[in-house]
Parts: sequence; structure tokens; C-alpha cells
Amino acid sequence: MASFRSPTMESIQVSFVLLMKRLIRFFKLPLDRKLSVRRKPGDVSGYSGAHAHRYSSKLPWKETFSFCYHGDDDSVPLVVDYFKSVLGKDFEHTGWVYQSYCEAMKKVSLVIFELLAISLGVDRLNFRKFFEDGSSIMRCNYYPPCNNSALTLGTGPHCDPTSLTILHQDQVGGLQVFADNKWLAIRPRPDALVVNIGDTFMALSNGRYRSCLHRAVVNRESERRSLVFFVSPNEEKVVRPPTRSCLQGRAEDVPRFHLVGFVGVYAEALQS
Ligand SMILES: O=C(O)CCC(=O)C(=O)O
Repeated sequence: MASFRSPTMESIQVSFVLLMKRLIRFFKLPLDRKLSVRRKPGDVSGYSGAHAHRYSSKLPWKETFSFCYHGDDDSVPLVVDYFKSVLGKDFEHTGWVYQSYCEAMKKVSLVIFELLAISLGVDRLNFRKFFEDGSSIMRCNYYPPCNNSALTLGTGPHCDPTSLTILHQDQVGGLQVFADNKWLAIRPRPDALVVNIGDTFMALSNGRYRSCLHRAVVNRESERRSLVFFVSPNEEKVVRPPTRSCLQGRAEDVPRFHLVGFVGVYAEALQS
């Protein structure tokens, strides 16, 4: 997991404030309105409340709103269309705000893939090309204050099944990563994005990059918000380390899999 800053961060920072305000407007809607856009089992998009059934202890304490983004054709504003179709005209502007955020995050992710390729000694454009027609999921997390924070987790410990995660947390903080056998808090910074490697990139890099176990704790006094952009390859693609690269070991050691049929599992795993 790494913090990422770029010269354009100041302009993104302005929109973080706007994004967070818009997010709160959604989460403060009456429960029945939010439930009317509930995420259906096996689906990726929609509203979800507690996921208590997934944990035996330390119940998750959060609400989420998720939607898909496919960056291959921005002439069709999928995010705007989704917001309008499920939440009505009132949320059209919010849809545009999130559409722009997803477009920006997709561009940032492709630059990160170039950096990852360089760091691995692979052709610079290799991963960029692999992910250009990929699909993404944007998840907005809202953690209400919790006065029993010692017994509760916002998000349980998990690794992301996707390839790359770009996360922005508000000033409250709560994200933790497991490193050196302990949980370490990631200090929130208004001008930073947290970049997390997921399981699929671990496979693509033949284990050179490892997916990172992380979780979010809750806060006794303050509500907390985070924006999470998950990047995956197009589901038709075969996931395997680039051929003729230093990442290829013995043929039998090289991971190779297909994402088709993975969406249900994926949707479920992403609810952690
Ligand atoms: O809210 C956070 O900081 C972490 C969220 C997260 O890991 C997730 O939504 O998968």
C-alpha cells in the first residue's frame, strides 16, 4: 500500500470536498429511500447496510453505495445514467460529480500501471494496455459514529480481489494495514490517495507485488467517509504474468485464470 501525490492533486482536492458533501446527501436520505436502491445478491451496484452475516465477531458498521464504471467509452456517461435511473433527477448533478471522479481515477490508475510495469522491468505500456478496456467499481463508504468502537469494525480484514484500489479517506481516519505482524493506522491526508495492490495484480506480477490485508476501524464521536475505486481487467481477459518477461517462472508455476463467471463471487467479496 502506498500514498500517491501528483501535481494535479490540488484540483482533485477541491472535488474531494464536493464528493464527500454529495456522498453525505445520499446517506442522509430516509432509510426506505436508500433501501429502494438496495444492492441485489450477486449484483455490484446499489446501497447496502450492515453485512453482519459475514462475520462472527466485530460486526461491520457501515453503509455503502456502489456503482460500475467502464472507462472505454466516456461518450456514454454510465455513472450519470445510473444515478438518474435509480435516484431520479435530483441526483443527476451528483452523478456528474462521480462520473468525473471515476474518469480521473481511471486515468490515474493507468499511470500507476505504467509505474508498476517500469518497477517490474516489464514493457512500460504492458499493463496500461491490459487495463485500458477494464471495468471498475466505485464504492462510497459511510461509517456512522459508534460508541462501542472496541467491539466493532467498520470494514473487516480483507484483501481486495481486484487488481488495484485507489482510496481516499476523510480527515477522521480509520484505515489500517497489516504489516510486520501488526495493524498500522494510515494517517489521513486531504491531498493523498492510498493505492492498494489487489489479488489479481498479485497474480499478474507472479507474486512480486503482494495484495495487502487491510481493514477500517470506526470512530466513537465522528462519522467517517471513504471513496474507493477498484480497478479490474476486462472479464474476458486471461490473467497471467506478461509472456517473455522476467515475471515468468517455470510454466507450471505461472498463475493463469479467467475472470468470466467471477462477478458474483467478486460482488460478494467486495462487500467485506
Ligand atoms: O474505508 C476504508 O478506509 C477501507 C474501505 C475498504 O477497504 C473497502 O471498502 O473495501
